[in-house]
Amino acid sequence: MKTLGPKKNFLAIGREHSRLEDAAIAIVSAPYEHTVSYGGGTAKGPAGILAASAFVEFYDDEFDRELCFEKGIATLEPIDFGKRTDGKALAMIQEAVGRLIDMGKFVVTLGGEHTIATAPILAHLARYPAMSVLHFDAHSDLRDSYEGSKYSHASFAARVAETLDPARITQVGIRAQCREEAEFIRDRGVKTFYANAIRRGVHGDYWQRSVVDTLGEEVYITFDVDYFDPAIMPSTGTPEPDGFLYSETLDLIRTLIRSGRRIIGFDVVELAPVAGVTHPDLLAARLIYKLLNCAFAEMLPSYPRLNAMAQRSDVSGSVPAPPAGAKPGRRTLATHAGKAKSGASNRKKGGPVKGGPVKGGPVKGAKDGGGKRGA
Ligand SMILES: [Mn+2]
Repeated sequence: MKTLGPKKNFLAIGREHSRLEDAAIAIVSAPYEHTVSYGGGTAKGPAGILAASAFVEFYDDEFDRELCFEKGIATLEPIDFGKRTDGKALAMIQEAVGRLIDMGKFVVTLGGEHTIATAPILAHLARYPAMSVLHFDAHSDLRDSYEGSKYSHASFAARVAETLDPARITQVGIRAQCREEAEFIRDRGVKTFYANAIRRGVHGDYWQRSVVDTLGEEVYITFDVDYFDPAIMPSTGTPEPDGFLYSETLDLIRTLIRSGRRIIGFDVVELAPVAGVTHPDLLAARLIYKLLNCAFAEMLPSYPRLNAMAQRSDVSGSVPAPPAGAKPGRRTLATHAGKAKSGASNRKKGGPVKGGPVKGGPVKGAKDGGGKRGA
C-alpha cells in the first residue's frame, strides 16, 4: 500500500510522520462517482479535502496537542477503480479498509459519493460486531434502489441495513426523503433525528445528548457533508435548506466522547469541490482533523458549555430507546493504539486552494421509490 508524500498527503506532513508502518491513522481516498443524480463532482472530493488540509493547523487548541505528530497520519494513494463499479468497487474499498484495521490503524475513508460508505462500514462491522452507525446527512439514503441501481448513493443505508440491525443506525439532520424511507424508519426502528424535529425542540435544548443516548459504546461515523447548511457547505451535489452549523455539530461529537463512547472509524463523503470556493473544502478538512482529535482524546478537557446545556435541558422525551446491549453513560476514555511521535511544526498559511469544477446537472431518468431526491 503506497502512501502520498508531503505535498499531497493529509495536512501536508513530512515523511517521518506519514509512513504507514509508524502511523496510527490511515486515510483512504475513494474517489468513486457512478450514480450521481443531481450535481456531480464528488469524484474530486478526496483530492479537494487533501489540498485544503494543507491549510489546517497542526495544533488543536481544544486538546492542546499536535495529534498528527503524536500519532502519525498516513495518506494512501487514492484507490484506482478502473472500470469497476457497484459491488466490485465496494469490494476494493472494503478490502483496503479491512487490511488497515487489521494492521491496527484507525481508518478514515474519503468519498466520493455516499455509496462508498457501505464498504468501510462493513469492514468495521466485521471487526466491531457491536458497533453503532452515526449517520450525518440531509437524506436518509434508505431507498431500496434508485434510478435502477441498488448501489445508488441514495440507497447506501438500505445496503448497510441488510447486514447491520437498522436499530443500530442513528441518523441526524434528515430533511429530504420519500414515503418509502419514512416507513422503513418506522417499521425497522432506525433512530432518525429529523432536522425539523430538532429545530422544533422535540429532542430538547440539548438535542445532541438525545442523539448520543441512542448509540452503543463503539461508534462508526458516516458523514455526508450535505448535512451542513448550504450556507456553509454549498459544494455538494444536493444541498438542502435548513441544515446544521459546525459548532453545534462539534457539540454532538464532544457529547459522544464525554459519554465514554469511542469513535472507531469514520468516512466523509459527497464533497464536490467548486473552483474558487474554498471554505467548504477547508470545512471538510477541519472536520476530519477535529474528529480525529476527538477519537484520540485520551485526556478530556472540561466542557462548561455542555455541562450548562445538560443542566438546562432535562427534556429527553421522544428519544428512541438505546439499542439492546448499549450501555449509555459509561465513563471510559477513548484510546487507540499508536506510537507516540514527537515533532515540532511551524507552517505558513495562505494562498488559495484549488478545487475541481462541478460537472453535470440534473439527471433524467426513472425514479424508483417515488419522489425527488439527491445524495
Ligand atoms: Mn445526502
